[in-house]
Amino acid sequence: QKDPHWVDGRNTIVHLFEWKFSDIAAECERFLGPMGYAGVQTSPVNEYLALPNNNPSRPWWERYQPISYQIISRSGNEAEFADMVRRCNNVGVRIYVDVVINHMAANWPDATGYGGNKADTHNKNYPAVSYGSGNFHSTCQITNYNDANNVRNCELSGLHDLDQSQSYVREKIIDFLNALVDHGVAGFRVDAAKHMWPADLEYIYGRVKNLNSQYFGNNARPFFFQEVIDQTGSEAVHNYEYTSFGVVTEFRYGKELSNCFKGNNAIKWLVNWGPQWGLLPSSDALAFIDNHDNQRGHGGGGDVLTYKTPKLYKMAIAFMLSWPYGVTRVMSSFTFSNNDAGPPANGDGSIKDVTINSDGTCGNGWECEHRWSEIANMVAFRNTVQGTSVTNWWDNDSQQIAFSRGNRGFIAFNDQDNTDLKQTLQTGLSQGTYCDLASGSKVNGSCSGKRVTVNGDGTAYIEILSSATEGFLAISADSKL
Ligand code: AAO
Repeated sequence: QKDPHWVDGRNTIVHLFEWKFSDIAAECERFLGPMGYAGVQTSPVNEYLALPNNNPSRPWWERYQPISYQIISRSGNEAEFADMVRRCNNVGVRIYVDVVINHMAANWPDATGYGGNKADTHNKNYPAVSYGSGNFHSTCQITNYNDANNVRNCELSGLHDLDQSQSYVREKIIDFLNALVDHGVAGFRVDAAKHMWPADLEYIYGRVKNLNSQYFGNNARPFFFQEVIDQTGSEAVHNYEYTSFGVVTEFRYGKELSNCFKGNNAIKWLVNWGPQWGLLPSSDALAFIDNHDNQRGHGGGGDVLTYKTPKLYKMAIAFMLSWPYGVTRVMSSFTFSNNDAGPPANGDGSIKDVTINSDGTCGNGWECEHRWSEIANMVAFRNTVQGTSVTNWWDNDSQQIAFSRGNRGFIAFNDQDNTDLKQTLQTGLSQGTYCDLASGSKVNGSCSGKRVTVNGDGTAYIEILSSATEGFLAISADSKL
């Protein structure tokens, strides 16, 4: 269940954090499909707590406190969800739903979900599923990450912890996942997988039905990528315990790459980026730089690159998208300064539309990193170089590197302060003039950025000034002019 079921030639999942279903559907048709993105991760779609008393007001994290498995959320209702899945699949973009199955909402007075269902959280009673107190582990808090029993049988931040060893609980979860499969999703991000027993998850995944044959043919198994934070390897729960039945979010990936591009570790060491750095095998890993937690200090975060430092962030993303490792995921954020702040909202609390400016960027408080031309162009680059390996590695023994992807693409990075990169390098590409995908784009056969001339022997003069807006340069067979 490690096949993301991408349409041929595509790559990369974008997390459209907190987007409305109607906006996701439109984005699939107007941007993601045409640009070659492979899929979208949604925020949780099932009914969750509408946080009482505006305390704080509509934080993003209320979505992680389920009240029922009905499809109703700030992003839309079931009909809107169905419409999104259909429209995205029709333009070759897969949908992956973030599913919260480890727990239900924590203790809140008069807990009410977006769909109007109530729960008696203090007595662990969620009638709209329905779950009663007997379906949960007994109450204790997670206090010791060196004890797997504590991590998996106690409550994460007071969130009532379901007992997935019970066949009743398993059935409720499987029914929920099956309903999403019926709508045509390709798979799931499993929230807090670390806090559930691998054997229970393996059982549940194994019983979810095959994907909707209308989009995926017969016998296609759902894709599962599981959130397991294992940044140090020193806790009791390890990410590799989950890799025999799904892919795992590789948190060391963004942490190490952020550290490198911030200048704390020379990028020349990336020559063997992958398992030799302690990362999971490529086929087991979901690769990403930042996620919705660690970009705002949750989930042990705080030191990863984000949209807030664009030059370095784009370099880290470009490296991720140019390197053959893992299922890649790009983050698409809303602008925030307060770590609790929910998505851009109207006066009545509804989520604001994602508006598109004339230059293709987003308005209304949406960052849309996935639309930044440097990032979108690198998704296209990854499609172009699919199946090739890294060749022609070059470095200056410090913070400047370059490499080819076979005879399909070439990329160079200058991460060195006050030092220009000015080198004649082997690109592996055929003779001709190419458009740099970092400083511009190829549009209707002409280039809005730097042009690179590749000589008959495959070499080219590569220049990235340390003062330049972009710290990388990328050319590919498809950016040839
Ligand atoms: C909210 C309030 C709470 C309140 C609760 C109940 O903030 O104050 O008690 O409601 O009313 C999100 C938010 C939470 C929010 C929750 C529910 O982040 O703040 O609680 O919704 O509304 C752990 C889990 C991981 C989890 C992460 C946040 O292992 O699964 O915490 N992420 C997912 C989602 C997330 C969501 C939930 C789970 C819950 O992505 O959005 O929560 O559905 C260590 C461990 C990690 C652990 C972190 C944080 O990390 O390894 O497993 O993550 O601690 O507790 C170094 C290490 C690093 C370590 C870190 C901190 O960096 O390298 O490994 O130090 O020690």
